[in-house]
Amino acid sequence: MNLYELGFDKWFEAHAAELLLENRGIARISAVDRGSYLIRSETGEVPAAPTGALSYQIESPADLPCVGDWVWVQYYDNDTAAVIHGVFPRKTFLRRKTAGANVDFQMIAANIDAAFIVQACHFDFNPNRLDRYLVMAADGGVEPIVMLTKIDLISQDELMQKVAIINSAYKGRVLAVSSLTGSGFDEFQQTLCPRRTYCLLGSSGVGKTTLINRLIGRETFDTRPVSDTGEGTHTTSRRQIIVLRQGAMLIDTPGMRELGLVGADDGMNAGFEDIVRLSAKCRYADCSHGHEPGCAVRAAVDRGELSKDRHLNYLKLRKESEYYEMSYIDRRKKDKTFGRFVKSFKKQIRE
Ligand SMILES: Nc1nc2c(ncn2[C@@H]2O[C@H](COP(=O)(O)OP(=O)(O)OP(=O)(O)O)[C@@H](O)[C@H]2O)c(=O)[nH]1
Ligand SMILES: [Mg+2]
Ligand SMILES: [Zn+2]
Repeated sequence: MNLYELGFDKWFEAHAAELLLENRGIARISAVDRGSYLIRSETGEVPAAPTGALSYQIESPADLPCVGDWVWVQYYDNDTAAVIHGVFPRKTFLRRKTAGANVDFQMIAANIDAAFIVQACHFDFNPNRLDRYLVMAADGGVEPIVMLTKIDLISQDELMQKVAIINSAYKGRVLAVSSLTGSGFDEFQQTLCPRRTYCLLGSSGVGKTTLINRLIGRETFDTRPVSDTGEGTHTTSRRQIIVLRQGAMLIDTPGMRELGLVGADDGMNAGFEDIVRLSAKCRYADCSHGHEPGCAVRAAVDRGELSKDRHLNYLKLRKESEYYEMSYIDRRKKDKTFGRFVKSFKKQIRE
């Protein structure tokens, strides 16, 4: 497959020119499995690993190559393996917050044209969770398409009710499918365009992999029944690009139990113990350490006890967490239309 069939376009071309790269050394990350990579280019699909220098330069795990990334590489051993020298800027991305001491992100996939946000009709249907996935898509500039699966398990009336609930907050398209009966698959197929990359997002057990198997027409990838409680078992562990016959690319992802969107407070405080300690002396209990009078954090900066950079960094990260905390619906109320919201947020990312 040539690079353009794999999704390379003018946008990446411009960056290749900036980086002074020839097409020969450009490839796309086609699979990631616990730190091992496969890359794909005109040369075919081969294993690859980041160079020591690249691993060393990385400031956050989010900077490591992820599935869908464009990278520049050097082949060796007669083009049967490669080292990854660098990662192209990401046109779009899907990421989530990692739990832990520092506020950080984990990349789920990069350079995605649209994400199917998958929920199963019977056990998994949850507007709040849907909301969080919509925020995640908007965050990375990815177009969301809501998808209800397993519609063979509910009546037409129940389905209409669920679609109405979704549409009360989200005006985009809702696909309703059954991998068992094939219902809704014509529309699903028509949504998939050649040279475009799609990602399936959703809880474990909602039927993401089954969707792909049905599209391919055979049981290529493992699926597993869900337990009676509706809890999935995390059958899919690797993230990989599956190229469909008509030329569209689809990325299956392991189900996410929770989105990893750490609460603004928990996530923030863990990385800024010094600021938390100082804030005990702020005049107001809910002081944001911005412009409030009597702020002990700002006072410490003025006295030179806390670096200005650290304070600014804190304010910046808090703004980011708050963005995540605000629900999609709240934000929709603020903006007149979803389109405007996405546009303004995309602009914000670029700035
Ligand atoms: N009744 C019904 N069952 C389905 C449908 N689609 C999938 N299933 C079943 O749901 C179970 C889970 O499907 P998977 O495709 O493994 O789910 P997944 O989303 O890939 O799960 P993870 O890989 O763990 O994230 C399997 O037993 C499937 O047979 C459907 O349309 N109708
Ligand atoms: Mg799966
Ligand atoms: Zn303060």
